[in-house]
Amino acid sequence: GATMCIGMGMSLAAQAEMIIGFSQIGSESGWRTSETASIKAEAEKRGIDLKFSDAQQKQENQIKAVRSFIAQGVDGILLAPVVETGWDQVLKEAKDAGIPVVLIDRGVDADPSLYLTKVASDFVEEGALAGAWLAAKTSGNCDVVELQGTVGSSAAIDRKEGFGNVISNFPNMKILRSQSGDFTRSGGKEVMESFLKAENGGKNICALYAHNDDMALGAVQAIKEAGLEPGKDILIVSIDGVPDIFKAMADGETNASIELNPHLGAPAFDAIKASMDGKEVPKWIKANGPLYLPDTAAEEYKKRSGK
Ligand code: GZL
Repeated sequence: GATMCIGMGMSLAAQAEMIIGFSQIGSESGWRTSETASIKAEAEKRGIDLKFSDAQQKQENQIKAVRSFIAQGVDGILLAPVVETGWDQVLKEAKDAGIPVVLIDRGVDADPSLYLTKVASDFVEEGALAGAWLAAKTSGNCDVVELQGTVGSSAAIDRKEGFGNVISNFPNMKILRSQSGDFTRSGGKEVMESFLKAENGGKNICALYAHNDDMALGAVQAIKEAGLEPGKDILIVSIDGVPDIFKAMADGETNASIELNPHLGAPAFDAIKASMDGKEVPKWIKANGPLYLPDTAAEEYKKRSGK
């Protein structure tokens, strides 16, 4: 009868109309743009109405976006927090509105009760893996320059910590210089140029540790322009596993990359659904990626780029 029909209509409509707000940092790196594309595709696949906001790397734009999602009464919020601090107030407002917040790809320095879960890799582990690979590659004899990610971001803070923890075990390994290139190719190129100038044209530098592939790819340009061979005169290890880093490895220009999964939509949407169904959700959903080397880079590039 009518009631049944209306009931059915509502539940179907309610399912289709799951509205999620997504406050994205920006498009600073190839990894970030593939993350955005993947999350949008997953929302489409699930019939989720995704409200997308690009903050152009500004925290105040993210906070504004979260407030507007709360005002719209969305069912859940995805937040990729550009930096770790400054989120308590707006997270409290979302919690008071009964709207679950899922942190994706970075963490915050806030009371965990203020968000549903974090879907992100363990960046300390990534940094440690990069350090371990370099120590093994150079038998613990290597002076390193470091391109840090965005200042104050959990990815940069933790990747620095993990790498530093490992190389502090090797008396003949040290970090000569460390500076942020803000996760961008141009930032990586500019800062690497200054490192090369400051370090005897690069002759003092054994290796570069870049917190993401995009900065490493920018540094490759700077190293070439300084007349040195990237991947040989200066070893390069970075993180993300974007298609272009596999091309660079296949061309012998970089030496190792740790893959970071950009497909975070599914676990994030599942967590919100579980929360709506009153199910328990772990505070941290993580899956670190493997380290790739030049020997498989050509086939990995083909797989990822279709070229
Ligand atoms: C890490 C993510 C980082 C990537 C960079 O999860 O936040 O930000 O490693 C991106 O490429 O800019």
